[in-house]
Amino acid sequence: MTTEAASASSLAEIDFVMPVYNEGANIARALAELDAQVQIPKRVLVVYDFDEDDTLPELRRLAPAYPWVETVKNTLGKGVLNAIRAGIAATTAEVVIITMADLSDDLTVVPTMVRMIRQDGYDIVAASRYMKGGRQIGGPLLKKTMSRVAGVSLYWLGALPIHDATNAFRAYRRQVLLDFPIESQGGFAYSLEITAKAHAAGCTIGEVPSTWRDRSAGASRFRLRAWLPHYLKWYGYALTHRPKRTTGSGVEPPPSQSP
Ligand SMILES: Nc1nc2c(ncn2[C@@H]2O[C@H](COP(=O)(O)OP(=O)(O)OP(=O)(O)O)[C@@H](O)[C@H]2O)c(=O)[nH]1
Ligand SMILES: [Mg+2]
Repeated sequence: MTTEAASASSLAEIDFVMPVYNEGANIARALAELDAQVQIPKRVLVVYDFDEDDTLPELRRLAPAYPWVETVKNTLGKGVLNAIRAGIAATTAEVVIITMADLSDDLTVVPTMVRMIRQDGYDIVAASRYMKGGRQIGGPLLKKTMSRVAGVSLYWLGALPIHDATNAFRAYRRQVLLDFPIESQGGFAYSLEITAKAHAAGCTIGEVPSTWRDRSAGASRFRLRAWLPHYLKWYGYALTHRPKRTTGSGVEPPPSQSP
C-alpha cells in the first residue's frame, strides 16, 4: 500500500466495494461520478478477478487523479460474490457501500445513506427502486418483474421494512457485515440474505428512493436461472424469520425516516 493509499484508508469514512469484470468502457465515468457525488472522505476498493481484465489499464491511467481508489485482487475464487467477499474483507471504514461499475446506481443518494447510518442509527440502508420516488429504467422484463414482486411482497407481508430486497446497491454499518457473514453461494442473493438476517436479529433497516438504469456499455453477467434458487432460499428465510418481540409493547420503532 502506498503512503497516499494508507492515509486514504485511515481517513476514509466510507469504503466502497466495486466488483469489476471487464468494465474498461465504464470505469472512468463510474469513478468520475463517484468523485462528483461523494465529497465525504472515501476509499473505493475495485475488486477484479484476473490480471488481463480490461478495467486494469484504465485504473492505472486514472490512478494519479484518484488516490482514493485501490485495486483488490479477488483470490477467493472466481465470480462476483467472491469478489464482493474479498472487497468486504479489505474494508476498514465505519460505512461500507457496495456499488457497481456499470453506472446503473444513482450515487446522488450516497450522502443520505451515510447520514442515516452515522447520525440516525440505521444499520443498513437500501437504495430502493420500488418505493415512492424510486425508478427502474431498462433491463430485462422478467428479471425486473421478479425483483419487484419479491421486494414489494416482502414489504407488504411485513417480512422486511424496505420495498427493494434484491438491489445490491446498499450501505452497511461495517459491523453488520462482520456479524452476518455471507452464506449465499452465488450471484447477488447475499444482499437479501444479509438484510433478512440482520432484520431478524433486530437491526434497523432503512431505504432511500433511487433510480436504477440498465448499463449502456459492457456486458451483463447476471445469471437469473442459475441464481434463482439462492434468491428463493433467502426469500423464504425473510418470510419466516421476523424480529423477536420483546415485551407486550412490541419491538422498538425505527428512528424517524430521513427524507
Ligand atoms: N470481480 C468480478 N466482478 C464481476 C463479475 N461479474 C460481474 N461483476 C461486476 O459486478 C457488477 C454487476 O455486474 P452485472 O453483470 O452488471 O450484474 P447486475 O448489475 O446485477 O445485472 P444487470 O442488471 O444485468 O446489469 C459490475 O460492476 C460487474 O463488472 C465477476 O465474475 N467478477
Ligand atoms: Mg449491472
